[in-house]
Amino acid sequence: MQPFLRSALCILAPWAGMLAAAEAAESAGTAAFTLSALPYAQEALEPYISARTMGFHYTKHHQAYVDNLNKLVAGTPWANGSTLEQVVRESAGKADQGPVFNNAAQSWNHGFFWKSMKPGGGGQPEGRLLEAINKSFGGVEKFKEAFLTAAVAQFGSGWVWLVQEGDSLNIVKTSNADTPLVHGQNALLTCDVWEHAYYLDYQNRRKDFVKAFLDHLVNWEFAASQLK
Ligand code: MN3
Repeated sequence: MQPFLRSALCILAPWAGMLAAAEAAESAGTAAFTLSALPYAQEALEPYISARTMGFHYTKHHQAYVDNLNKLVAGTPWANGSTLEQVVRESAGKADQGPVFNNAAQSWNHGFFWKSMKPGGGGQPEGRLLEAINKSFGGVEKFKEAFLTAAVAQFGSGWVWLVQEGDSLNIVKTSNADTPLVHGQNALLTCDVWEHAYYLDYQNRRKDFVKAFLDHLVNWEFAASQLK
């Protein structure tokens, strides 16, 4: 065999193996992870998030994280019945599992983000969640201001979260795929502040997007259901 052919095959062989495994898994209907269902129609959050943004975000970005994850875990123990949450936790902080963590965490974060919103959302939290927000932030309006400030302050791509830590609620920012799931925090709500989440509708106006999220989309019942 020509040396150049041999080296080309050496480069291609691992890819070919990975792709073949992923294709085999898909064709057998055993892809380990599937795109979580969107809890509403793609146009349901208009005019605050357009159907166009939602279409790209859900069927391209979120789908790509799930597809990449399936390719990466094909042939590993993670492909045999691990939950998405297990993959996120078990790959976190492992230098050689960066791509698995990034794609697993982004798959989980997006599923959580869709549930953090609903058509006709916004308004006021109630009951135990309202009490906890009042106690931790001094009121719902103060919470919203702090959430908005954190969203604008997140440098580059990432997420803003309302989390529960022990008895108190906090707002945290994470970069890229990072998630409270691996920091001992119980997530209640999140807003995606990667540019792909808002650029078609708001261009560089991230603050307007997050304000619309808080005033018109946030699903307080979902957040309350996550309280421990
Ligand atoms: Mn996103």
